[in-house]
Amino acid sequence: MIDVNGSNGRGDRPRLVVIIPAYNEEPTVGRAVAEVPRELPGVGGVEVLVVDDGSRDRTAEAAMAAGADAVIRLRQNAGLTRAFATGLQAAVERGADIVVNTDADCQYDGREIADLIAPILAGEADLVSGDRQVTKLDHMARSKQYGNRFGSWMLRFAAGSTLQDASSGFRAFTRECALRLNPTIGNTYTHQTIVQAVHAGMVVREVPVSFRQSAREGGHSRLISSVAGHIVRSAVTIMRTLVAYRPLAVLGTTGLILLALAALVGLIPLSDVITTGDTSGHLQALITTVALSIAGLVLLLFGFLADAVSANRRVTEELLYRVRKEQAGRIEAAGAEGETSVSGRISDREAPVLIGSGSRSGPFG
Ligand SMILES: Nc1nc2c(ncn2[C@@H]2O[C@H](COP(=O)(O)OP(=O)(O)O)[C@@H](O)[C@H]2O)c(=O)[nH]1
Ligand SMILES: [Mg+2]
Repeated sequence: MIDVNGSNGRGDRPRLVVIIPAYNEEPTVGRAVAEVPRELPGVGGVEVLVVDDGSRDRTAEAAMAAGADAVIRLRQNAGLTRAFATGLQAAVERGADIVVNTDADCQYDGREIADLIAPILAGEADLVSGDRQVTKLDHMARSKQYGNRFGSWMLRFAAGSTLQDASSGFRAFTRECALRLNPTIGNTYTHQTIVQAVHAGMVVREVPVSFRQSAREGGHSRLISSVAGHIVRSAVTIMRTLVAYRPLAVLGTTGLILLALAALVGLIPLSDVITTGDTSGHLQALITTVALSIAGLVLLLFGFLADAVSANRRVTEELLYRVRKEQAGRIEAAGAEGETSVSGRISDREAPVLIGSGSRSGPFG
């Protein structure tokens, strides 16, 4: 049973923090902030936290003017993955029982946050992702739709995901899930965090959501400049993530397949030797067998090595989880006693939170 109140022990209605990573979004971030409903059934309080990722325009000021509870401003552009990680940690430090992420270009409809968090409130999920049903979207290019479906399929095939739309940015997380995620690679966190959530035993669900045209002038994506390039980058991210989390499944299985192929090809000269006693010829088959065997063995070996590294990662991640949980609880308690004053202002940060390193002087200090 998933207990959305369980982690902070308050026992009252869960608190929601909506994070909005934004990079040069002055014209649209205000609307994205204003669209977040401030009262939701079953929720004790709603806060909006914007992570301004080193914008060169007045994104932070626009967000505050529109009613954001706080803005974390990173001095340099660190990319969406690290901005998102910073937002996740800051949200739990603010006492979030549920964290929702939405985009600053208003593609997601804030009114649908209620639908997004419903499975969490019902205790049925740790991570809920908004399914944009991309094949029904006229404003999304076909190539982008195919790329999206391919990435989602890869994660279903190889990572135990059940999601139809694995790259949606409209997501809700329990506090526990937020503490378990460590997005580190790629220019977007979406694929890696699904693998991490599944790996950590989180219950992942999907609900249908609408996906509007970007409110940004020109409507172009900041993340995806070329669809082909994006597909390649996503495939690399997915492979890196899978090798990190399921090394034996990926490298070991591939190695075994190559060894089986080597054996098959090797049968050709072998059967000749057995039936006719002829040991000449078949040079190509022999070279292929040797090459496949070496490649298979190397992959198998790398699989075992990566598995040993992965065992270390499991321990490190468990430690990181405990440290982050403790740290978030401490900072939240200090905030409740008025020791840190972070609401209603823009706080500058030299660098994004490196998950686990956190902040020493307060949530945004
Ligand atoms: N922090 C950060 N956010 C970014 C960056 N690029 C895009 N974003 C934000 O990520 C969200 C999604 O970006 P967008 O360009 O709309 O990509 P889309 O998912 O292809 O529509 C928006 O809220 C952007 O402001 C970046 O470099 N850093
Ligand atoms: Mg967008």
